Amino acid sequence: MYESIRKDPLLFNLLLEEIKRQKNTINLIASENIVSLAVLEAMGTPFTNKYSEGYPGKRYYAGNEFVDEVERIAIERAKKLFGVDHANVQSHSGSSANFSAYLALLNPGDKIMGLALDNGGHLTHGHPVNFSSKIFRSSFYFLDKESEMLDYDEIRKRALEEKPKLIIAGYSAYSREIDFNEFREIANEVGAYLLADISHIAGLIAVKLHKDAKSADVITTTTHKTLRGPRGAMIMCKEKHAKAIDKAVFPGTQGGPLDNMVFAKAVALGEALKEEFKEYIEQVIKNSRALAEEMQGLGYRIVSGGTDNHLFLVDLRGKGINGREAQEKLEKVGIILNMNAIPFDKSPPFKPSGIRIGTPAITSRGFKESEAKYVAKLIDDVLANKRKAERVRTEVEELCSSFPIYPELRF
Ligand code: DSN
Repeated sequence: MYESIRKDPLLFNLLLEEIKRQKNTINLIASENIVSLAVLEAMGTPFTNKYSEGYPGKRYYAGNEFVDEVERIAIERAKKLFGVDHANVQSHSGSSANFSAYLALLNPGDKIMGLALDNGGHLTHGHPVNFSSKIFRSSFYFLDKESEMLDYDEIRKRALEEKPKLIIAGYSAYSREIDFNEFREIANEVGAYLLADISHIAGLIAVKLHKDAKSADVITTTTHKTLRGPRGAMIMCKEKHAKAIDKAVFPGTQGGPLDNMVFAKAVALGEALKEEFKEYIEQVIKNSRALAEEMQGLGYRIVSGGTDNHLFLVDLRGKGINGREAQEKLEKVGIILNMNAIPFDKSPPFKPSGIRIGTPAITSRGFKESEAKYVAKLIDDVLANKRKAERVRTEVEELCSSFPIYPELRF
């Protein structure tokens, strides 16, 4: 694999360096994962050579008989996995999936309501710098300050005050279970559509280890987080929105789909339908809990007191280090994560008070609870200056070499 890239040594070298980096570091970025070799190979197939604007059976180009079949399989697998009426598998990214969903349901100037970014929401849920507030009017709901969890009564109050046309549920940095049926009731009360952005928790929902989001009008998700597929996204919806969603994706917001990525999505969805995927997600959650509990035992405050899913936030206030410094210090020893605002953070986003820790990628490489706890100890060693960085770096590399990624490949 990759031998042909040797002809461009500059880039080949960067590829080797990146592979080495991934092999020798512990990846705790909650939105990343390590795809199977099958998904990795699927992304680099000749399907990348094809143009296929349109949908199966209705394309603007000839030569799509096999692309049609692949896209139909991806759609059927998505429908089966999530128990939905309709799936569009062409979205290039989570942001463009949300853009298409808004376009399908709203008119420019309509009001949307999502969780504020610094409470765990996403840029596309109405943040002032994003298209979602430039084209639409945005309003926000917030977590409960005490529990740092969703408070459905408060969300209802906010929705009654703001009267949005669309409510968004689903987050980038929220460690607790979301009750989409509560959101459905609130949306019904105010006459709003409900959009569930399940990008982070799609894998958990797929195997029924998180409440489903079927009551939403539209569900958007990326395919590369807990779902462990290629980078990209999908939109799922009730039958009554199917036409509007498809039109909003193509020709509304995108041209030709990336057929190689649709092929890889189909492969990943096939994997997610297997029993082993449920075991994988169970372990992701167990690892997340084990890591969070160990951090708590080491004296760190976990936002909301714990986790129900694949991630959690660590509040570093009072630890003499901010999120950025922690991220950089940990990167030096090969522990890769991201700085993150904690709810109602008073510090700026480039120097937030927390870090976000996620377990999808370490679980994919085979870590179990004991390794997760060991990782918590290594993090504490670094953040609390308990041991020399070089020593921790060596232990990180030793741990990584016991859990190789893509052992089938010789690099
Ligand atoms: N902001 C990304 C994350 O959760 O890391 C998702 O778009």
